[in-house]
Amino acid sequence: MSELNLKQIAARLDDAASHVSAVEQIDPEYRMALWDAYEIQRLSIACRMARGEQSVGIKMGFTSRAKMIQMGVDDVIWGRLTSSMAITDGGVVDPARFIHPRVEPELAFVLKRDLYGGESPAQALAAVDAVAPALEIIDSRYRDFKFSLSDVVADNASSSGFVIGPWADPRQDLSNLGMVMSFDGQDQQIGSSAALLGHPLRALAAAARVAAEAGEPLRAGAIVMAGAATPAQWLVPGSYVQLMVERLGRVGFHVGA
Ligand code: OOG
Ligand code: MG
Repeated sequence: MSELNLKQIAARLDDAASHVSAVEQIDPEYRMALWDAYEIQRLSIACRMARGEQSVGIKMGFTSRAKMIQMGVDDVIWGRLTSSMAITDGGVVDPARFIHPRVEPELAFVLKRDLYGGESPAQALAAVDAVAPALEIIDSRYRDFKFSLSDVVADNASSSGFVIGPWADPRQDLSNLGMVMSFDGQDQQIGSSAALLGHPLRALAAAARVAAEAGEPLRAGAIVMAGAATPAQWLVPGSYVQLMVERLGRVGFHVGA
């Protein structure tokens, strides 16, 4: 695809997000190269940067079987996190900001040192400052939340909001932490950190690799969202969403009516 075409699609997706209106799939016949899709993502996030948003890290997608099955895809993807996507723990989220939002239980890492890609999970851990329970709000810009792998990559992996709970020392056993996501105290999804590529530090090492391959290696201070451990759930207006992660604690937000 020509750079002009890629730019036009990037602008269309950026418009869909800023005007909260769904667009048709760009790759309904599953023919777009992933390479082009990542270039569209880069260009559409560049539109946000041009409006003053800052890059704060990256998110991994489809690091669990549960998510791959829910969305009918079979590869790990990644997207970019910007400053405007951050939501305060315990804060209120206006659902009118989103087209058809879903929420999912995750873990977040924040780095104290740069990662260059190619680190083992244990080496990646040495660069981690802290780990936290986290919730991601995803909101596909495509009609009916329907997409091919290239579609969702171009659409910044559906990323639209993230909420990070209390930061904890990462030097503890993270391999199999129980994770419970509830709405108004009622359990919705129950999972384990082991769902994330077998160990959440594998998701972190994968993030370091894909970011370096894209020529934007992860720097000290970057946030990495490790991906959802369970299927995502539709946001319910007026509810309180909470994730409890064994030993790490709780994170949550209110959904405006
Ligand atoms: C794509 C984003 C997947 C995750 O945690 O697996 C993702 C989507 O499901 O719309 O964020
Ligand atoms: Mg996610």
